[in-house]
Amino acid sequence: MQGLIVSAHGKRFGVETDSGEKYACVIRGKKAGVACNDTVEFSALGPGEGVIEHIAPRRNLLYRSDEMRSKLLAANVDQAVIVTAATPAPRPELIDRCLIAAAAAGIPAILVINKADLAETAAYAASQAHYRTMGYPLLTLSAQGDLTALRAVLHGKTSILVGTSGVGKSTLLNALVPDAGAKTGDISTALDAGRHTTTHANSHALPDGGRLIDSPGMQSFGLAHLNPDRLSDYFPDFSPLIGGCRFYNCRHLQEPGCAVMAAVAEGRIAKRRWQCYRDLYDALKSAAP
Ligand SMILES: Nc1nc2c(ncn2[C@@H]2O[C@H](COP(=O)(O)OP(=O)(O)OP(=O)(O)O)[C@@H](O)[C@H]2O)c(=O)[nH]1
Ligand SMILES: [Mg+2]
Ligand SMILES: [Zn+2]
Repeated sequence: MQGLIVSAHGKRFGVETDSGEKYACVIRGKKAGVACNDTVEFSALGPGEGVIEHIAPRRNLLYRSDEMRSKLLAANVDQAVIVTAATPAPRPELIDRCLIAAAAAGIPAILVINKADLAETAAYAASQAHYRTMGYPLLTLSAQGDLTALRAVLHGKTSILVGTSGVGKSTLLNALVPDAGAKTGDISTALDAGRHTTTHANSHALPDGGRLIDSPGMQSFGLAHLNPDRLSDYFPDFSPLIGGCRFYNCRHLQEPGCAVMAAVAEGRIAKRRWQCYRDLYDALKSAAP
């Protein structure tokens, strides 16, 4: 039988068939990881239970990784919706890392600044405007308010909500998919480090077509799987300039005639974006065998 992974919880997976039948499935032995939104072949074992036999080839895979292991977020998605908010305290480096991971996976990214109803959001949204300059669509909205613009962006596509804990991913899911019934947390819980209200990735059909995947908030976004020499490709604010560097193999770190560093010096590229690039480049190089 064929089905779609609609939830991934450790080694337990929710599989839904085209006709809407639901199965709780496990994987046999030490098979490579199954991700939310994978298409799989499975054998039914009993009523509502099965074993995953095979994962269909993926067109993409969003994941994070450290030296030890990978954590799969979702497969075969059309776009990643990176949700941020002024509260709890934003983590700019995590936003950059999500964007880099999406770019490396060939997945378009969209930024959503949630909680527009809070007074502190205006200043926060203004501080994020440079992402729009880079070409990322950026929506400022409230999960409790008008979601027309977000619905239009999600329409007919498979999207994953990613971001730190407490930004309102599950609240957005519940607003967009009325019967999703996702548990949402309160800020005090989210601020308590290590507490995530959503514990595993889960996928829902959008009423107007398309799917929306909710994921647990992340504290860190490991990018150990990236090739440091490709890293600048994942910075859309760098890529238009790279042809202007004096050396074709410029790493944009200290080389003379570097067009990227010139743009940083002139304020055309945010300094913290370059610092993010440099720190990640150094970390990936020092970890390379
Ligand atoms: N003021 C305001 N609060 C919001 C908004 N959206 C969500 N919240 C609140 O933010 C808190 C966290 O929301 P969740 O939806 O659980 O956050 P999450 O991103 O799913 O968190 P994790 O599952 O832990 O990753 C809850 O108290 C929500 O009510 C919003 O637009 N405005
Ligand atoms: Mg959640
Ligand atoms: Zn350069």
